[in-house]
Amino acid sequence: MFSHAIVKKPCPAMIDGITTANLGKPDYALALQQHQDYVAALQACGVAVTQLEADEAFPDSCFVEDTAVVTKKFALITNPGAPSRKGEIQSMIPVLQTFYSADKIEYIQAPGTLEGGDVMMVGDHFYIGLSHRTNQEGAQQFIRILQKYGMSGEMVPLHTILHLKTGVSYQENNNLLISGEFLQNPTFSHFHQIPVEPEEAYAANCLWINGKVLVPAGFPHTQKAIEQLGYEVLVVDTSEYRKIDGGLSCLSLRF
Ligand code: CIR
Repeated sequence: MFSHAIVKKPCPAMIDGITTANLGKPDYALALQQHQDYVAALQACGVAVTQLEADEAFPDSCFVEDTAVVTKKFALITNPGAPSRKGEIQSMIPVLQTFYSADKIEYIQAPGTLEGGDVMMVGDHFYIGLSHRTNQEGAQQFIRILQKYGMSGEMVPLHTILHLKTGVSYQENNNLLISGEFLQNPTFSHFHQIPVEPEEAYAANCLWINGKVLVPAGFPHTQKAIEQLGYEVLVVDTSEYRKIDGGLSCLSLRF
């Protein structure tokens, strides 16, 4: 169960965020509205939401998930692999210091890189995508830190997608939403898999919070599959974030 979430408002420069999506530029006013709706959905799941002010210096800074990994035992400040995003961690450190004591805040050190979108938590075990953003050194550092706290991690090489959780997301109770390159991956064969069809691939990134699941608007088959698992679904429109490769999980840290 989660009690807290941290989000950061999108800044006007978000329209120039990194993208491969080819869906045009985000509409900033609509993105702000969608962000408010996202926060309301988190609150409806029973978490207290800390809302950080927008930071115009970093177009992608609303995607706070990439700057940290928050667990019940410690917080990790990452070292984002995207050069334009590295500076985002500076403002996250003091925020996490209000929730974790200094000796429970860990850091990924260069040349290691890691982005939180590549980290999927399944209980005390963490899957770590090796991507253009997260390298082997970063993943190794994280695994060593996990072991120090009695937890574990394993690496999952990625081929085509941005982040691990772009293509696979854990919905608790052994349920895994899974798409594309991960469908045949034996790493995930022990999960109860909910395959996401290529037309709905964006919806492979859903967000379980305290028994409810946030699902992006516009993906009826995935929504239905999650409802059939017995979860209450909260539909959240993230169309403007999708235009800059962002999904539901990217917009918050949950702990
Ligand atoms: C980026 O490319 O870094 C942003 N435009 C999107 C980040 C999405 N974050 C995530 O999947 N955790």
